[in-house]
Amino acid sequence: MIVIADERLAQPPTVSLSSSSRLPASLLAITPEVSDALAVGRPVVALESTLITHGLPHPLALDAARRAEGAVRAGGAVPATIAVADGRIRVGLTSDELEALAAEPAPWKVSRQNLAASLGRAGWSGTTVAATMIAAHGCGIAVFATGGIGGVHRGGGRSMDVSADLDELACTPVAVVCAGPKSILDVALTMEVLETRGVPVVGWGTDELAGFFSTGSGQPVPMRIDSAGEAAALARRHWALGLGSGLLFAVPLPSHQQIPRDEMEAVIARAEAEAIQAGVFGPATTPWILSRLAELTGGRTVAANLALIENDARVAASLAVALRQA
Ligand code: PSU
Ligand code: MN
Repeated sequence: MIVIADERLAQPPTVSLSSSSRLPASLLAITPEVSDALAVGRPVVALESTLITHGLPHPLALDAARRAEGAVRAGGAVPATIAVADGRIRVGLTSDELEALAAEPAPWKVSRQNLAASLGRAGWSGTTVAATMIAAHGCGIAVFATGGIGGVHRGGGRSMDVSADLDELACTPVAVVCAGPKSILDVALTMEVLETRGVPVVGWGTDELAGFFSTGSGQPVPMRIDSAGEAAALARRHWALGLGSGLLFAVPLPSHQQIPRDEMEAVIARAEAEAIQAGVFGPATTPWILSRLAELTGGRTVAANLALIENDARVAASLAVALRQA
C-alpha cells in the first residue's frame, strides 16, 4: 500500500518551546519577547552573529544587525539574534547586548566544534550558520536568515576546508534563507556537497543560484519556488518526510544593489591568492578574505553585504509568517 503524507498534517519541526526544546535550560537564555512569541506560535526568525563579530567592519556590523532585525519586524516576525555569552546560548539580544557583542574585543567564532568550549568562557562569541542552526532548532525556531553560508573553499579538494555549515544543513531541520554560498567559495563544489548530503537548495523566484555579492552565480538551482506560500509548503513536505535535514533557500540580491560577477571574480581571485601567500587557513580564512575584499573594492562589498543580509531577513520573515498560516 502506498501512503501519501498529507503535508497539512506536518508541522515545522518546532512548534512549542516546551515540547521541542532540546537544549538544556542551564545553557540557554531566551529573551521574554522571543520565548513569548514561541509559546504562542508567533513567527520567529533566527539571525546569526558571526557576521557581526567576524564578517563586517565596525561600526557597520552593528548597523547590519539592527537592519536585519528591523527587516524581520517589518515582515511581521520576531527577530532572535543568536550568540554565546558568559556560559549561555543567547537567543534574542537587547539593543545593549547587540552593542556589547559588536564591541567584543576578541570574540570567538563558534561552530558545532567549539560550541561547548565557548560556553566555558567569559565574554561574547559570534555563532556561525552551523551553531546558529543548532541553537535555533534547540529552542523551537524553524526559520533562520543569514548573508551567505559557508561551503567548500577554493582548493577545498586538497585543503579539505569545508564549512561545518554544510554538515549542519544535512542534520538539522531548519530552513536557512541566504543569498547563496559566499562567492569566495568554490560554489560548484559546494552545490555538489549539498546534493550528496540531501539538502534541498531552492531558488527564490529564480532558476539560478543566488551569487552572494552578485545577483546570480552562474550555477543552476535544482528547484525553485515563487512565493513564500510555496516555500512554506515545500518546507512542510520536506519535514513531513522526517529526513532530518534543513533546507537552503537562496534569495538573489536585487540587481541594482549587486556587484557584477565578472568584476567580483577578479577581485576574489586576487584576495584568495593573497590569503594563501599570507598563510591564512582554517576558520580565519573567511573573515580574512571578506575584509580584504572590502579594502580592494573600496567598501562596495560591505554595502552589498549589508543589503543582502537585510533582503534575506525580509524574505525569511515572509517564510516564517507563511509557515504559521496553516
Ligand atoms: N555571511 C556573511 N558574512 C559572514 C558569514 C556569513 O555575510 O561572515 C559567516 C557565517 O557565520 C558562516 C561562516 O557560517 O561565515 C562560515 O565560516 P567557515 O567558512 O569558516 O565555516
Ligand atoms: Mn573552514
